[in-house]
Amino acid sequence: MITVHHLNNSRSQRILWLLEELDLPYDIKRYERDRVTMLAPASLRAVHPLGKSPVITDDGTTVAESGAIVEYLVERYGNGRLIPPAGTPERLRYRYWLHYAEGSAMPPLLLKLVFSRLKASRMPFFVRPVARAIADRALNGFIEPQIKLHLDYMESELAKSAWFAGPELTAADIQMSFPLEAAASRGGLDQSRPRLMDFLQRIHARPAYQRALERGGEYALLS
Ligand SMILES: N[C@@H](CCC(=O)N[C@@H](CS)C(=O)NCC(=O)O)C(=O)O
Repeated sequence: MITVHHLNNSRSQRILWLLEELDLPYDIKRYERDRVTMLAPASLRAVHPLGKSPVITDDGTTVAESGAIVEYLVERYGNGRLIPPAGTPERLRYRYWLHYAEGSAMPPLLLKLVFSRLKASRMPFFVRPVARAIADRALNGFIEPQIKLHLDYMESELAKSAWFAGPELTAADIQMSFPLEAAASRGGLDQSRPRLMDFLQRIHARPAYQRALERGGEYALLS
């Protein structure tokens, strides 16, 4: 049996969605973020040394890292679903977006989160102006322009086909859901990029997405 070690408000939500799309049975073991640090509890390190979510266990096999989990589930249980046929241009696009989501789209969004939190954090009053100036410089000089670059790129790519790898929904779209939801929640993604917003609307309307949301519980990226 597949067990998803699921952290609230996290990337593991998309693994639940994938499992629902594949119509596979699975259990959820829940972990709660620390409300102050937002870190996962130490108990998650008993499953994998990094203590990050998602991680799955499947009959004695442990798989961490969303992209690896997606590949494992699609290869082992997909029977050709949610992946373009081997050797096609769509398969290469599939591989590209599967890696792009965590390798390229997420880093600037994560940097934005870290520097924004730094600005808002408590610190001695005499340090505050310096810390804010450094954070603003990083945000305005690098992070925000990078986010814009990526959002413009993703928007233009969705002009080529309905989904990232081609005309059909694939697991690469599921992997891409998290950076796009994060971008809509805190990265400035709005109606000025209609194709990306339409992508989000279409995935949110899917019955499997809704079922995953019901099973997963709190997912603040949608609020
Ligand atoms: N690239 C990894 C990132 C894993 C990751 O950072 N997960 C976050 C949740 S979205 C986490 O576990 N944060 C809590 C912590 O770092 O303690 C993946 O896609 O699986």
